[in-house]
Amino acid sequence: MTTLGPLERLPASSSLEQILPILERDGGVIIENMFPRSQIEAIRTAADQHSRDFAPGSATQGLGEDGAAFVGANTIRFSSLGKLTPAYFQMLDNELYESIADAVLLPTCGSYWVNTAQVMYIGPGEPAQVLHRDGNNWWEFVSRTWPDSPEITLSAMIGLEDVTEELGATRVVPGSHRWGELSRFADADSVPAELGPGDALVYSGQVLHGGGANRTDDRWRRAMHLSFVAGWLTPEEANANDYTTVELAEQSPRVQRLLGHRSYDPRPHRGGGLWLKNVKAIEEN
Ligand SMILES: O=C(O)CCC(=O)C(=O)O
Ligand SMILES: [Fe+2]
Repeated sequence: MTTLGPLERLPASSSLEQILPILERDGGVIIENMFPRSQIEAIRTAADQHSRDFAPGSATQGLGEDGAAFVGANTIRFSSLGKLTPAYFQMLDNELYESIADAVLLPTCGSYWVNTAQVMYIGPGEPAQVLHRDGNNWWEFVSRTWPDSPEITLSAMIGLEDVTEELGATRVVPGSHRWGELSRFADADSVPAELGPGDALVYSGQVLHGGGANRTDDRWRRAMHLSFVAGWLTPEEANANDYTTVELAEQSPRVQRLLGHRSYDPRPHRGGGLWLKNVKAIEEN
């Protein structure tokens, strides 16, 4: 097996012309300081406090036995982050993440929405998560189109502190988004995506990755996940249910759309309008 090099790290001042070819080549790239410290601190403070309400192994998503193994017995996860702090809405409006997501996803959809936004605190002693592709949530589509599947989902793991390999940095198998066999994963060689607070590992829904083992005795790996999915696919979470129209009235049109409070307009592609009732209509998009 060849030894893989580390993932590339780019400053947040990088242009799309610098970022996209690396994302395309490796399936993931680390953008340093993508999110301002103030937003990260607000999320971490709220998440630290809220995490006390959750037992490890539970998650705010409805999950069966397989899901519980996927999440990990000593990992705390929860979502609905806009209920905890308005910093979440500011993160949704991050211009760099928006421009990357536009470039990656808009070729296959008129707009995309939040797939899930979760705090992911991996506990001491937690073994590594199984390597997987986030796009496999939409298995019926991916399995029929692989290896030529278009990008339908884009994810980011965001450091809420210094996330080292020892603490459980997300592991990535660079190049695996281009593998011919969709079910090959057991023999994969992975590299850790170490993050500072506000750094983001931005990765394709097609690349193999997974949470790293937390090899510390007493520290939690504090990171956050924020992913988008094409607007014609069902997200992991029913984000729209978290907020009323009134609660989102002051948010940007982008935030309203990302959280399911605007209809889906397929243009410039073909197809019908979707998600049409009781949210802002296509004409208002
Ligand atoms: O916790 C991590 O680092 C990654 C988690 C992940 O990839 C997932 O749950 O889909
Ligand atoms: Fe994942």
